[in-house]
Amino acid sequence: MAVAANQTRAARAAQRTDFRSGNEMAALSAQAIDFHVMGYYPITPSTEIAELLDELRSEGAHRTVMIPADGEHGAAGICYGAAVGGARVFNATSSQGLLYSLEELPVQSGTRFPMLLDLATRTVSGPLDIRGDHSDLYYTLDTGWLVLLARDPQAVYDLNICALSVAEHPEVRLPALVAFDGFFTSHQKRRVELFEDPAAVRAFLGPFHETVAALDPRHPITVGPYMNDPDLINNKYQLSLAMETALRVLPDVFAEYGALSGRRYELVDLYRMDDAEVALLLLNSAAETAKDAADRLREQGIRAGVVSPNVLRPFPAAVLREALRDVRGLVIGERGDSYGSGGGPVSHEVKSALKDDPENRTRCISTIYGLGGRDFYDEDAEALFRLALDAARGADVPLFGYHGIHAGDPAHPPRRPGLPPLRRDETVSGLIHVEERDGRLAVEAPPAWQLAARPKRVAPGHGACPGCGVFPALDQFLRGIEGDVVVLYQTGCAMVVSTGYPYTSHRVTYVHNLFQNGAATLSGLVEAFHERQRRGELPDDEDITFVMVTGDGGMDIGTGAAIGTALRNHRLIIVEYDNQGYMNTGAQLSYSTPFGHRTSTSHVGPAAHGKAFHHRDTPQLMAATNIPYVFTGVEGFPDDLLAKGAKAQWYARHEGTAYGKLLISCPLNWLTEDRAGADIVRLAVDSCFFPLYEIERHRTALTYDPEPIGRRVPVAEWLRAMGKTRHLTRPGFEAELAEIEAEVDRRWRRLKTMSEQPEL
Ligand SMILES: Cc1ncc(C[n+]2csc(CCOP(=O)(O)OP(=O)(O)O)c2C)c(N)n1
Ligand code: SF4
Ligand SMILES: [Mg+2]
Repeated sequence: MAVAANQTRAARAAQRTDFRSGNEMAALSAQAIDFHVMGYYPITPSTEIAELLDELRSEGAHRTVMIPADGEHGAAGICYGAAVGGARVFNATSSQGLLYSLEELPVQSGTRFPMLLDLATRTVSGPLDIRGDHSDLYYTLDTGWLVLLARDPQAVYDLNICALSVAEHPEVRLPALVAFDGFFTSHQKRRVELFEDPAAVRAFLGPFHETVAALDPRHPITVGPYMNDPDLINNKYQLSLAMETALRVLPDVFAEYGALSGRRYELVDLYRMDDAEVALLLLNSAAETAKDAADRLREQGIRAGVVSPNVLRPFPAAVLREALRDVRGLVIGERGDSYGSGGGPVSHEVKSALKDDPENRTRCISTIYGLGGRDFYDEDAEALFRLALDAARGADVPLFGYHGIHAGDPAHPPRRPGLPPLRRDETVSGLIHVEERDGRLAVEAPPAWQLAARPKRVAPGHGACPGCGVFPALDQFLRGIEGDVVVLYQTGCAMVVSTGYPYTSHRVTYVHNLFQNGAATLSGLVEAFHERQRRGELPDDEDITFVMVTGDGGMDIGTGAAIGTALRNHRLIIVEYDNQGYMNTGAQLSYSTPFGHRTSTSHVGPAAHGKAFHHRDTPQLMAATNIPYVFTGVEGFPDDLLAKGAKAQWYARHEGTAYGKLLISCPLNWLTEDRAGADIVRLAVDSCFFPLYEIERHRTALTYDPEPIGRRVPVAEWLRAMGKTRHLTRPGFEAELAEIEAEVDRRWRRLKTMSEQPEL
């Protein structure tokens, strides 16, 4: 809560100079604030914030309870729950993550529980692009959250502290979002100042005084009652009033923070605007580029200026009206479009602000630029200034347009380089035969090596790391499948490294969808296929096997869609490659990461010993949906995997959903030799951490048992083989090792009993 300057707040607090990125400054401000709870889910480019905070926590540098959620929807729910409990709460996200949590945002603001959310902005899918624009940010404008904009790493730190202060003000009580440009600000380092003593930050904020909380049984409250008219409109009116209050409180907080830090923020950053005839209005980092262009134009006698709001919600309309009063030509450049409306959302708001000044004669042009992280250079700023100048001089200029696009040349369509699509005859060996025997399937197939000459469905030349186990394992599995295949890849390494417009490694039809929804998408595609066949729109004898490829992380966030698909029992295969983490985003823990393993969000240090909970047993979860076929597999057992591919195809053709989990090696993040992958995965199998088995029509069968052949090895042998787990075999980690051994053994014994007892 902000308190009056003359109360507890000290004057200037001691600071030190450092060289930090926006993400680092976000983490360091959060460390100083010492939030009670952070609920989060990794997504580029904001992930580093949680990673850094987790590392700091492992060193004992703050107390925040870090909760890795099952997805951003879950993360937002965790944050809301903690806020309802009167906690100080933090979250950080980007792009799809924000969109996936979107429905929770109005819940939080509508019930008036403050918290802080950092948004490292990134373009919204699709197509998927990890770089920065403001298309995600724009979705937040109508959610009832305070929205502050941080143009550089210093501002990320400062505005995080200020935003929380305003959010917790007793007359505001709204959640706050601080947005900064993905990569441009999140990753680029700048010279910055930080408070020497985090206590200065906590003293500035003061303790959080919740007005209501769900944790006082003596004073029960009802949070979020069902509310119809006529009350709901009053609730929203109060929210609207809180925004008005925030507009009054913000300058006070900025002033107080200015006294503490020596850095004074305004609602709107105005650069050389006193006498400007032309101006650019830009959000965040691009405004800094435009300032250099404005300086150059001024040397040529052009009175150019730059306008850049630090606050978007509440919208500083009055300040903008005043600042633009004498400007003749204004280009409002936006990294996001409100498609079909003739401008980005900020353009419309600026124009409507100016409309309220009957004297205003500014000609406003709305220009979309920099989508998908496209750079914005000096010359781009200068081009926009020239446009503003034309407008100021009364030239006939388009009032809306895109800057930096290429029309393309229809005479030169993008080539599909690489290998041509597979022909049908290349996909059928005729050597694999599956038949039912005693209620189960028997597969007759040549040894996998004899099929090695058959062309792969994924062409070589993709961008997977050396030694990556994804494609060898997938290839062995797909070799068991004869005929035409349509694949759907969820977001993850396999997707990212095998496509990149205009290239594709897939020699069969490939579809991508976001990794929380792939199974649902494939359900729709399968049913469209069958229905169109029934209607005679597709040939009767067309036979396609539909395969969804997902990482283990995709089975966290996509659990709902996968279980829904399995419960409906669509005729398709879900194959999960498990590399024990969110690898393409930088090795964060997934729920399949085993207990004690080190990841970038489960650090090992004096105050933390790796991942704090055991790995999920996804095959058993999927088996509980009663689908006809569940299996596990690894690369080092190619015949086993090929046979399981053939069975999965048979079940997907005849009975419904098949699901399989493949343990694959990830040298990059397991910290192992590129060549050691198959051996390490074999140790996982021989230590019974990853048993090879199948559940066919509800009957469990081990397809490999290391015990009777004397191959079982201690779990420690497997753990010693990887850099990410070596600590578990060292002194000080005896308790963790014992717990892993016990859990591995418990699951193995249970499985073995199930394989011996068909009714289990
Ligand atoms: C809603 C949403 N949240 C987060 C992300 C960021 N993200 C993309 S892929 C991925 C991890 C995927 O992990 P996994 O499925 O295990 O595949 P891997 O990268 O390990 O191959 C994450 C966190 C996203 N794209 N969308
Ligand atoms: S990060 Fe790991 S899983 Fe991803 S491509 Fe590299 S080795 Fe493969
Ligand atoms: Mg993974």
